[in-house]
Order: sequence, then structure tokens, then C-alpha cells
Amino acid sequence: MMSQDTFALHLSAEVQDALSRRDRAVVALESTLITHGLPYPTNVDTALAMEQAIREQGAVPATIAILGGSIIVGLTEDQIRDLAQRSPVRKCSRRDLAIAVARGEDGATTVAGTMIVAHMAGIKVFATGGIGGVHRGQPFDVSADLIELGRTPVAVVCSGAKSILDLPLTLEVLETQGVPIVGFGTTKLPAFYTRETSLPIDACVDSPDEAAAIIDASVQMALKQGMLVAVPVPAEDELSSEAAESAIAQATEEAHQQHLSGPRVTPYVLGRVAELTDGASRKANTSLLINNARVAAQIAEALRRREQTGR
Ligand code: PSU
Ligand code: MN
Repeated sequence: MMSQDTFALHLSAEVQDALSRRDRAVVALESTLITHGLPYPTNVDTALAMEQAIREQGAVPATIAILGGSIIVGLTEDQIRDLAQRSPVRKCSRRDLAIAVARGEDGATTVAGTMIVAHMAGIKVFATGGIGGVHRGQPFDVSADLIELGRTPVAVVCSGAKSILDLPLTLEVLETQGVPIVGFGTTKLPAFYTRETSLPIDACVDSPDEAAAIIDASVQMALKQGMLVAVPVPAEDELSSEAAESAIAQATEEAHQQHLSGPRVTPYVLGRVAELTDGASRKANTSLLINNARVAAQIAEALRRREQTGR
């Protein structure tokens, strides 16, 4: 794919080089977690720590956002710092991309938006914290992330979805969309702050290479959908399920009372959960983000090696 010729798309020189020379793996990173998921300055520190974790594995990070209508793949540190202090920035899922580009706006890409751009650029592995899902009590609020996973071939390395969502319904939608969920050292769905739920997933792998083999098979068969690689939060930073559950229940109820809807629900609930758990949720959040970036880099590197050796 001649990514540099794609409309409005701009790859950093480092990302461009790695993709064309195929000598280093590239991992995509989203920007909505910077603008909407974490407060300043935790957002900058975490975004840069994720990039660092990827570099430590010998891979190249590509943080994705829209700046002045240009879709940037591989933000500079200054661009990340700047975006992290700007608000409001449009939260860009599939429906928002054309608007932000045509109007020359800035935009932060969600999991869905980042998958689309990563695929345009030729990047196959993407690391984040949690994906959107089906909201509790609101079965018609289905995140565009789930639909995108069904139509765009990018592997999303994450820690499942927060239990602010209805996880069983989220799994049903992913099944309908044909999205495999591969546990990295787990047979059960992780619930972001906690390492596991009772919900079974589709396969368990114990190494980056095993995960890369499944991604590679999907690409080789030209199956068009994405994949989830679910990595539990590091054990030392896990929340107890009671603490997570009660904070989430309260925050969700408050969001409901305030009649919040659409893209405003998730950021509100995340902020309240952090307050209610005295920051413990935020520690779990940053810990799993950095860990996922590291694992994604290992998987991307294993995939690159497979592609180079002709498997
Ligand atoms: N879940 C998190 N943190 C986040 C998000 C989700 O734990 O920052 C962000 C991601 O960018 C995700 C988006 O793609 O929220 C989902 O939003 P919605 O539910 O409006 O689709
Ligand atoms: Mn939603």
C-alpha cells in the first residue's frame, strides 16, 4: 500500500522508514486516551512512557492524531505535549474523520479512528488500554470500536474493556462482527482494572510469536476483520473487583442522572472512578497502558520477523 499517497495522510520520517525498509516493527497508538482518557499531566507522561516502552523493544511508536486537518502517523514529543493540553478536541471515530480533515481541525483518534488510520498507513499492530463496548443499560449505545474491529484488519492489544460497559453484550457484538479475542496468558476476558472475569474468550497464547502467528494467518487469508489481543493489567497494580465495581456503579449512576450521552459518557465515568478510588484506578490504568505497549511491540516484532523469513 502506498500510504504516503493516501489523502491527508502524513507519516513521520521514522515511521515511513521503518515501514518501507521493514527493519523495525511499528506500533500504532491512539490519541483519545491523551485528550479524553487521562488528565494532564498524567496523559503526557503516560503517552511518552508508552512510546519509550515500544522503543525499548526495538520497535517504532506511531502515535496518531489529526492536526490542522492532516492525519499524522508518528506525532513528535512536542505535538503530543501540545495536544495533551488542548481542549476541547474532537474525538474522532469513523464518522468524524472526514469532518475534521475537511475543516482543517485538530482531532484525537479513538480505537476505531486509530485502526482506520493505522490500516491506511500499513501498520498491523496497535496498543491501547481498553476498547469501547456496549454501555450498561443502554444496549443501543454500541461503540464504533466494535464495528471497526469487524471491518478493519488491525490487531488491537488492550486489557479488555472496562466494566463500566456491559461485557457479556460487548462479547456478543464482537462475535457477530467476527472478531477473535486472543488472551495473552489468560483464558478469560480481562476487565481493565481487574485481571479477569468469568467470561471465556477464543484462544490463549503464551508468547508474542503465538499471537503473531494468529495475526499473520488472518492477514494471509485476507480476512478483513481485526482482532483483540487481551493482556491483563500487571498483578501488582490490579484493583480488587469490589473496589472497581462499586466505583463504576456509582459513577455510571451519576452519569445517568446528569443525562450524559454519546461520547461524553466514557470520559466522565473514567474521571469519577479515579476520584472514587483515590487514584488507584489511575495507577492501574497507566500500568496496563505501558505494559500493553511493551507487549504490542513484542508481537509486532515477532510478526515482522515472520514476514521477513517467509514464515
Ligand atoms: N476506554 C478507556 N479509555 C479510553 C477509551 C476507552 O478505558 O480513553 C476511549 C478510546 O479512545 C475508545 C473510546 O476508542 O474511548 C470509546 O468511546 P465510545 O464509547 O464513545 O465509542
Ligand atoms: Mn458509546
